[in-house]
Amino acid sequence: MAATVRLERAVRIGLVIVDNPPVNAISQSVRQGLEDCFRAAAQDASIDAVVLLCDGRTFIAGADLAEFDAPMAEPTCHQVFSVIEGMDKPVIAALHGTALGGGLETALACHYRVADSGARLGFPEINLGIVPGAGGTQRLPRIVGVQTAVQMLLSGNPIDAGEALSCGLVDAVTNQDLRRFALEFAERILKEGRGPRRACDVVIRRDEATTSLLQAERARVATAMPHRRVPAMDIDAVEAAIDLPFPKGLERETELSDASLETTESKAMRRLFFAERASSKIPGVDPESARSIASGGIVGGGTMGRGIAMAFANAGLPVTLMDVDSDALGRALDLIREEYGRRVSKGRMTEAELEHSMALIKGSTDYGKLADADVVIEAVFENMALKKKVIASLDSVCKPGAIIATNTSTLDVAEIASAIDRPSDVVGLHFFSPAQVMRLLEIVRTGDTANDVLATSMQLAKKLRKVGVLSGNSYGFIGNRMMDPYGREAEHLLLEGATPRRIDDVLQRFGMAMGILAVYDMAGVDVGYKVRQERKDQLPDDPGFYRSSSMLVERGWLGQKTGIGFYRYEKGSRERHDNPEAMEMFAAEAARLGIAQRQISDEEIEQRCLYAMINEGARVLEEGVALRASDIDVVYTSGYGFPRWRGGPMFHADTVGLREICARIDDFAKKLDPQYWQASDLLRSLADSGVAIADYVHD
Ligand code: 3H9
Repeated sequence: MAATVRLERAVRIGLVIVDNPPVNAISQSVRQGLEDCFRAAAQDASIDAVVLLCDGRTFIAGADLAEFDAPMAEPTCHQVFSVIEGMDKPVIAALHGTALGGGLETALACHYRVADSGARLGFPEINLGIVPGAGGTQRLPRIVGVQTAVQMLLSGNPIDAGEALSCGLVDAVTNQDLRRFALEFAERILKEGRGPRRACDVVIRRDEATTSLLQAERARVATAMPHRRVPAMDIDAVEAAIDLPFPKGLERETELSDASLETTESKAMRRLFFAERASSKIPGVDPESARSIASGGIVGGGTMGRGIAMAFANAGLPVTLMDVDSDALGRALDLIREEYGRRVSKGRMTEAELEHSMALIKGSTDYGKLADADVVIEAVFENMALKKKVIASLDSVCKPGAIIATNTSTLDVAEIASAIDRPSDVVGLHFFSPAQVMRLLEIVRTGDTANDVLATSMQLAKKLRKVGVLSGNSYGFIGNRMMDPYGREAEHLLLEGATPRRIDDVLQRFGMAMGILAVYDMAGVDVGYKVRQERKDQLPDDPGFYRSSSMLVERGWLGQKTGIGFYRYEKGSRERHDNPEAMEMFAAEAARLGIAQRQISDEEIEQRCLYAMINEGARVLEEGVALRASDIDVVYTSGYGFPRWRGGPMFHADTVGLREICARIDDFAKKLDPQYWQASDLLRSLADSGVAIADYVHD
């Protein structure tokens, strides 16, 4: 195996170069290589200073996450960093790309840091449920101060080179050749007679301001992230940097870091890191076969069409937004400009960027203008006849090899594809609203969809900075199909006497971004109603099925857009107020249907909603609609507000225990409507054999 670290020599300066593609993770071989090269440089009388830099697209992007399930093999980061920091020749780290986590910790163990102007530096560990364990919590506050350190550790957001220079994290920034710049910097250090400058020698004094800052941060994370343990552990580690001598602080950090790795949140989030990368890999589909995508076309200037057009423009891809109605098209372009304008006023975008994005979006009422697009996505109203008509029109204008996609969320993609003569070019691209923001893209394959169309769709997802997940062509695909039983239970609970607020509070306390009934109000209660009307003949024999939504729609109470739905809203506000009239209506309907109202525990609300969702997830897997349990978890954490720190519904199922879930399902079958409460064969067989569902892959 080629060495992952090498030592080169320039005049008076040793260059320690890491070469461990793809992201130079500090795996065991890198740690060993660094230790060997630094020891060699220390011994070499011709070397007076050392520059540490990396080949490839980035400086060390972190510890090797694949190594985290076992104790760190020697040499550990601490052993290597004490060699680097202990060097009596100045050591300069030269940073480019992303210096993250263990990568930034490596740089902090060096005596000086210089950076390419495009470099980004940060501690993303909080998003992986890890307390940095290679000295980061001890050295960072010694270099940038407690406030900035806490902010970096708790937000997980990387900072750019300019900010790093302002806070003293780096000593110099260049937009020229980094290697030459770092060598010149090293020569200057030698000329000026500046020796090693070690972070471990800095002493932080505790003062009142620091104490109150840390108290405030503890209170903030306790409120903002009540279920999570790692944020408070990060603060504990920073306190150790203040209160303990450096070696003792390192010991405390190690204890906290090791403990963090054992938390469920850490296991959940580390698995999601790999799950999000695995979801783009489709067995039998060669990523290299992807067709090129340089431009797009969207049909329909509604909410989805506008959002998808913005997602293209945000990724720098030119896009034609087409709507046959010129007024609707004009309104759509105005609304896009307004949306960008809001970003400008919030300082998230400049006027020039706004104009650049708008220039990438061309409006047209003419199908002919889509002739050159590499991918065209129909985003018209959710109606089969209309979608088929649009797709047939695209067949006559799109160039050969263009991908023709439908953004349907519930309709049969194969039937839509049957409207044209090239069904192998048709794929479902299910964006989530708002499409310019939401990360998830469900990629729906029919029996005819060509493999290179799937490869291209996955690549398009990446270009649009989204996470693509393959789904089979079954009703609701992965996400909406699992939402159905989840919402069904919430609506039954309403008839049984739970209030919308109670149900939503329980789900939010569990960690969902929003309760399901608040989601319905936001999306429009009529959206699901219309879908159910289209599928009337396939609905279960149950007069209570989504009855509360239906009653609201029948009264014209459609949620936020009408100011009333499951909740009431003041004009112009999204704040939810109780809607007692709706509750009376549900109670009367329950009486009419013979459903007894009763006291319902929080536990029952949580279990019924979530176990119904999990059971449907197991069916989705069993049928091969999702390829992997981890794909389902990616769908739910990136598109449906499921808490990442719980890892997604399938990971959560293992956390609870499959046996326990099956037992509760059996219990509900006895007490509630048995047509809904049958554990899927897969769930039951995995429960019986004691095998986790989170690792399940459909063969
Ligand atoms: C840490 O450092 C803890 C410390 O305190 C030490 C404690 C003792 N490990 O994302 P991409 C793989 S925690 C292993 O598609 P991009 C990734 O799986 C870590 N593998 O590229 C993928 O493999 P494949 C703190 C990793 O250009 C390939 O590299 N650091 C790691 O879109 C390409 O990745 C982080 O959290 C890793 N650390 O984005 C940074 N990183 O091709 C995590 C990547 O087989 N990484 N891979 O699917 C990232 O954020 C992005 O990968 C990065 C590049 C921004 C670097």
